[in-house]
Amino acid sequence: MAQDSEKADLLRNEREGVYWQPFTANRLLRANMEPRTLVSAKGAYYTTSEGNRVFDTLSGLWCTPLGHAHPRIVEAVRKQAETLDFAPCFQLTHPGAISLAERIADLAPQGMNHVFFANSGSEAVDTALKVALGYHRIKGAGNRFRMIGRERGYHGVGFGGMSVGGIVSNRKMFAAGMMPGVDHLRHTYEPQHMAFTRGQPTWGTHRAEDLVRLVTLHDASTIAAVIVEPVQGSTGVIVPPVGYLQRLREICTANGILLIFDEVITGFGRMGENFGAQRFGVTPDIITFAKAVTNGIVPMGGVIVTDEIYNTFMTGPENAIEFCHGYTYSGHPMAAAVGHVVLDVMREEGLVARVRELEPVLEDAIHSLKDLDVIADIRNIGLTAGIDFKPVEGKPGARGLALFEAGLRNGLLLRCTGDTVSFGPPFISTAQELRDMVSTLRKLITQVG
Ligand code: PXG
Ligand code: PLP
Repeated sequence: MAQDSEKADLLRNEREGVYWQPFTANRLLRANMEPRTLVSAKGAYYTTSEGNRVFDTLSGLWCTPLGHAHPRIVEAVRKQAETLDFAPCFQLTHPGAISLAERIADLAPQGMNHVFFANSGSEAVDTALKVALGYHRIKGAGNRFRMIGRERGYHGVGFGGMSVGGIVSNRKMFAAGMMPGVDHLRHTYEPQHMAFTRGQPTWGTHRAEDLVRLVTLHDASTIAAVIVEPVQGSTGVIVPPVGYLQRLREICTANGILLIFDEVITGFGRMGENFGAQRFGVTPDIITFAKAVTNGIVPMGGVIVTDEIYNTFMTGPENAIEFCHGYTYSGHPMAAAVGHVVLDVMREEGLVARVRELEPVLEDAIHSLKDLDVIADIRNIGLTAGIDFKPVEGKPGARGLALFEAGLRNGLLLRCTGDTVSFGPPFISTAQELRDMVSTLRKLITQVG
């Protein structure tokens, strides 16, 4: 007992709050430290400091689809640290980054053959927005400065990503720091038309016409790019209506506007294809990626662009830096080494095909909860799903929090934002694990009420 409280004190830390945690209610966390401390991970499970083994229902934060402590990745990290632990990629290069860029381009839609590395989704998004501005400027259209995002979109927390993002709580505190000229499409989520849809809703395609409205309002000649997540992940898995992304593509093409797909979550297999672009049959001009590319083990993000964009940048004097942008850790050798193993494992273990096999399993399991009164909606696509719970009257978020806390002690690490729970289980999950995840959730819901 004495030992237990010592351990808790240690965790709590004498100087409370020195570690100010991201996207966290820090005081609440410190009051509940022990159940929320993860001490180890293997495969599809974490272990908490209380010794509870919990199923990793969101693959970390959507980033560890191959599971934790994959022996091949552990070995690659060790080997790369011994061989080339860091290499500047400003005016220099190294083999791992070059070959990884080639492999990523090979996975991307046709005509998208150039990869720029960053270290997170937020950096990838800021990079993409700068590519869009630079592209138009080089083409003599520097007046195209506007960016169009979408309500409920999440594009990270940089000033650019925040500005095009559409999650109100992430924006209102920083309203004074928004990029100029940004506007937003309406989101496509209207539960009265699509609640409990399996896969893509048929309602909502017309919401793409919002882009026509914004083009008319601002004039196409002022708009640089439209950025959307093919599936809106962070806001709780909002699936695009049938034909919606195609229509955005048409409008962008007709008006010389670049289309950016933010594939930080949908990239690298989550949709049962390499990218959401392929799943939905729409080729953007720029794709952002991060997360799964390195299975979350070493941070990496990046941007894939079309030949047209790359070639446009390569038109100035050869000795001049054509894109004054980059991060100390762009193309980091450790990340590149891990990226290679991730792609090897995905191919050898057939994990993208496995996502396609698991999609109907997750779909059937998750929609089996439909009978529960407290559930307002269930959605799914690829190996993702979202559930909206009805809020407890006068206490929004209370039900989500109660489920999260109950999950930690009963075998499930749940990602709850407000009263919405998102799922993105590891690709290495078995069908049985997905069914068990849902039956445990049903028990938790009954328990929590
Ligand atoms: N774009 C998209 C589409 C994302 O989903 C980012 C950019 C930013 O990536 P970084 O690496 O800077 O965090 C994201 C990140 C959740 C959750 O619970 C989602 C994200 C991050 C953390 C939690 O849904 N998405
Ligand atoms: N701030 C300072 C003072 C720096 O010197 C640098 C990089 O050299 C940065 C920020 C940017 O850091 P990073 O390249 O890791 O994004």
